[in-house]
Amino acid sequence: MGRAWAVVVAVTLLAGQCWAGTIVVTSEADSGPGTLREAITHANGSSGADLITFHTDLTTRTIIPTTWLPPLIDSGTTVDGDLNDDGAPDILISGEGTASMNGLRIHGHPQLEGCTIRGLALIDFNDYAIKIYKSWNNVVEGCNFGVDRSGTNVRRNADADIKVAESSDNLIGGEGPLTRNVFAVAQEGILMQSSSRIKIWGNYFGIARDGTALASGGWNAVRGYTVRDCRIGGSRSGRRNVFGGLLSGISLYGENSKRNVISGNYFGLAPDGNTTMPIDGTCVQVSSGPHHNTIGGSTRATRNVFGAARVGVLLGERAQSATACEATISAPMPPGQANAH
Ligand SMILES: [Ca+2]
Ligand SMILES: [Ca+2]
Repeated sequence: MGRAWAVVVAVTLLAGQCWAGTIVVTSEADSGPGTLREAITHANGSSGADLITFHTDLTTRTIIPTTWLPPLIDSGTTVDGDLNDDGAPDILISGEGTASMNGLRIHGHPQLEGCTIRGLALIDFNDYAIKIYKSWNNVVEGCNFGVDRSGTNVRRNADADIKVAESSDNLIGGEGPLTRNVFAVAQEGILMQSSSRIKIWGNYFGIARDGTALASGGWNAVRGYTVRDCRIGGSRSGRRNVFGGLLSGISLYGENSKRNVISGNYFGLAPDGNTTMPIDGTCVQVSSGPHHNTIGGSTRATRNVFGAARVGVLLGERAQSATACEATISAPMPPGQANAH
């Protein structure tokens, strides 16, 4: 084929998934044969669900794009950088090559669906590390955002780690450690706009994959404007998100932000549920118009746990009347601080 990357045209079966083709990235260069750029271009141009994976030589190198990578525009494309299937990224992509650039994009049109980004460490992007736009039924799992492959060395992206806009039914994380994303948290960890049925499950924000604290300084872990029917956490323990060492946890805004459920999460705590990792500001803020959202629940499994934080839940202007709020406070509070409810 005259290409350094191998294209397996025959149908490949991997972990129960049926791929039209498997493309192996073999070069960390920006462009040319064997690069991620060529792999994406090929997956976009060939019909069917393609798998883009990486040669093991790249587990010690860094891919540094110097111009925007092409977006994923063909349904069913998977980019998989977790080469040993342990749930942690083995491939590092840095945005240090240019001043303003997104990392990977799932991008384009309402018919685009079913893409997966897995096992990548995405650092040093000045714009979004991943952007999902006008697309549905996609998955982002097993990635590090603003943290390199070591899992502890913080090199933040500057804007949102993930932006989801005008999209629905996307899953960020999953159930348990094999699908967990780790966010150092940039301006936002996850920024959602005009989107619905987004599931944010099982992620760590401000916390390393091993449960220890990352460098402090992250801003807003999750921020949503005009979002509907989203699920942040859940009653199963594997869906618990953990927020620690940040300025703020979750914020929801907008008149049409409704029917979202924030449940079963830890705030201001390590994953052990006991060690404090303070939230400097507010854990959950709902303001400027959202209605019929639920924070917590009536069962122990659905309650959020608030540890060290300046404010637990803040229901702001026009958000009080229709927002159910149940929570439990079980961890020690620093002297002089208190949750707001
Ligand atoms: Ca394809
Ligand atoms: Ca791995």
